[in-house]
Amino acid sequence: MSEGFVSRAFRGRRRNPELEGRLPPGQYATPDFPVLSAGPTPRTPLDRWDFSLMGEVDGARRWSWQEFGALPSETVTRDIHCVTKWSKFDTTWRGVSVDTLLAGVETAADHVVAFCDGGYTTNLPLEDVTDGKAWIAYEYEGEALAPEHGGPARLLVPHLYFWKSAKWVRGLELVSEDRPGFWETLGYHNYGDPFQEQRYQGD
Ligand SMILES: Nc1nc2c(c(=O)[nH]1)N[C@H]1C(S)=C(S)[C@@H](COP(=O)(O)O)O[C@H]1N2
Ligand SMILES: [Mo]
Repeated sequence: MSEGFVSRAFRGRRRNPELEGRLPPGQYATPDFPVLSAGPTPRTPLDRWDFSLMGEVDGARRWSWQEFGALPSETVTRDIHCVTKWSKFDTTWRGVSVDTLLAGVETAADHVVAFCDGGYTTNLPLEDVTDGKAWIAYEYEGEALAPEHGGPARLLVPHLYFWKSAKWVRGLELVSEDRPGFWETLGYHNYGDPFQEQRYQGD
């Protein structure tokens, strides 16, 4: 066996994300970007789009599309993991950090419920959408986020199963009592950590 073969094989293995611990249990990596929607794709015109913080906040906050676009944005590259077992590595998004939206907000809430055009909801602990863990993303791979993938804007919470990344998101309700969302009510795990394989209630 030539040295060239060995070092090529070694390099190949080191680049294998599965061996780097990036692939959660039960998942496979794919270059595809499947579309998973529980209903039709809503198409809200941008002049009627806004993003709101509601619930237990010291005065509700609302941004028009134009105001939202003027907020500081971040570009992030993250792995995403769908409960239907596909994972996609190194997806790049641009959007507004939830930290930016919550800056200066006083709240006693410790959970949020994301709400969306079309009626989809999903619940998350407040601490899972703060400290650099979640964004309202409006670009994917340098392009405006496609409607089927949640455009004009979606929640991006890459460290949890992708059903928590609510498409067509229109706001966050801050709540002090956790309230299960769409899939969580239908038997999916309340938290959804892919590395703990928290797919369904009881996992
Ligand atoms: N509003 C809304 N958001 C949603 C969904 C949905 O049906 N409606 N599906 C969720 C699920 S189960 C997954 S896996 C991802 C899929 O996102 P994608 O279609 O961009 O791959 O969106 C999540 N966000
Ligand atoms: Mo999903």
